Amino acid sequence: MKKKSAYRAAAGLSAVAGIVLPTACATKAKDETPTRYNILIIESDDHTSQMISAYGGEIETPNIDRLAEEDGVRFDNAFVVNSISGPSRACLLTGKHSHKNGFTNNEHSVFDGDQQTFPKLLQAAGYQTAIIGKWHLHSLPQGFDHWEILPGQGDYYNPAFITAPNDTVKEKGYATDLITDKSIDLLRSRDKSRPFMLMVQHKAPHRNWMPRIQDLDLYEDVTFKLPENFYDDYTGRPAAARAEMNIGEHMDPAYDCKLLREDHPTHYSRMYEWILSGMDEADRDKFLAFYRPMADYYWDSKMTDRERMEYKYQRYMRDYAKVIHPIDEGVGRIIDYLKEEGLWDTTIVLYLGDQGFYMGEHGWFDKRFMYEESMHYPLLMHLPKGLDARGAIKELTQNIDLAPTFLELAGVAIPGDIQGESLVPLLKGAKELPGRDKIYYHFYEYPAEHSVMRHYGVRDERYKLIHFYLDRDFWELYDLQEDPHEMKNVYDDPAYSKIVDRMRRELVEAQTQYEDTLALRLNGF
Ligand code: SGN
Ligand code: CA
Repeated sequence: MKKKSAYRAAAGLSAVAGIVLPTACATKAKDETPTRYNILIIESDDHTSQMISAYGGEIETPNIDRLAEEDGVRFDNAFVVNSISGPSRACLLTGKHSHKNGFTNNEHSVFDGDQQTFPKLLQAAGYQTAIIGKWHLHSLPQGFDHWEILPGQGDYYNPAFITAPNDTVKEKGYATDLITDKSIDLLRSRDKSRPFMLMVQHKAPHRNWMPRIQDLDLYEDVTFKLPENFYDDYTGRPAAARAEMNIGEHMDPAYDCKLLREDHPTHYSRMYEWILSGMDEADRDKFLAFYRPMADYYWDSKMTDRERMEYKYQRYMRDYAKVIHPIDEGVGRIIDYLKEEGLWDTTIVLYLGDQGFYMGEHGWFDKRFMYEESMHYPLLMHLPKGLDARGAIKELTQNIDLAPTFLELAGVAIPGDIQGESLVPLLKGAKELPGRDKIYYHFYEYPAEHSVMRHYGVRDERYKLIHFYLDRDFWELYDLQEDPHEMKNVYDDPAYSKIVDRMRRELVEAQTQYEDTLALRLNGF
């Protein structure tokens, strides 16, 4: 375990100081503090790398891809520490695991806004700070000069925004476009003598994947491939068997797949009707007319259970893909604006999801599990001058690493209680982060929707150990090299007993390093 001094040096900036940035884009204080980068973070809700073309996804995301492909990087082993929205956002803001920042789950946690966050530290250092879009932390933002947030999950159509001091205003339009428009307007009106940090926080592509009217036809001619473990029967993985996120069994035909028919009410059809009631009448008519023939086909045809599951899967994939399109367009508009304004070389631009998501792998939608698809999150970065890494970064990283990265890029000392590691060495071309040989995970939201048991675990480059706990105990070990889709739990396989022992030691080491005392107790210490 590494020891940290109370304040880690704001290293790396000396390397940045070599470049001279135009004053319109960044500042140089009188006392010759180093030049500071602008930081622009575009985060979407539930966007997973299987649905980004830069990661080999089946859909087209040319603008998101550009961030990494023109002069930037794509992180291939970026993982969240708790795969669910509020907790993930709290980790990003604080650079700390959930048990340290206090926001462990969406349902009962309230973010203590008085605690240290990277926006507060940047603001105190003279940055203009702003956030627009999804927030989901159940208390009002602190540390931002400007904030306009969606209440809770927010709406796709005609969403409300809460603005300072605490005023809720309903706006006309589609959430993704409104969030992009507001972000560009804010950049236009910024104080050009100071650096900025802007968080653009999309609601899309969160469930229930409501496309923009002009995008309804997109992807309708595409038949998406079924993942090879689409019909997983969860043998040897009792926690997976208990989860309620199977496309066949738990995805709602009306609410999720838009296959609404009055004579076939579903568990969530009332909720879907309520969502439709928030649309303008003309839009709603087009929307309903578009999906009606599919609803008729679904309810009037004779289909086996498997055929129904596959039909729902195609509806799910197509609607999710449609909802990505305006996000990608918005990223393109932001890139164009930065280039026009001469900000491209002085601004780091990130695109990320708040976690990963299942696109039919294991038969699922949703996230929460420590399995690869949901623990991994997409992370692409356009790098400004002075940060020369290019291509794919393979090192294990976590979302708690972003806060210290931003602080270092701003020339702000990284407080010693931040648990993440700055990624700046990787952005300058280093292949490894000193001291990062494994990553730690802890998910808490249970009992709750989707019934994913509480669990914690540790992952290194090859193996993953998971302990599901609370009302039952299950241990799992995966050999990701032999079994990349995590179908075979080898925890009880004698051939892996030495690996189990080693990974259990690594788990204790991680829980000790991050001071997860509750988990240590559950783990027998
Ligand atoms: C809602 C969704 C869930 C989803 C959670 C958390 N149900 O409750 O499917 O897992 O959000 O998502 S819904 O019926 O309301 O659509 S998160 O991204 O905000 O963490
Ligand atoms: Ca999310």
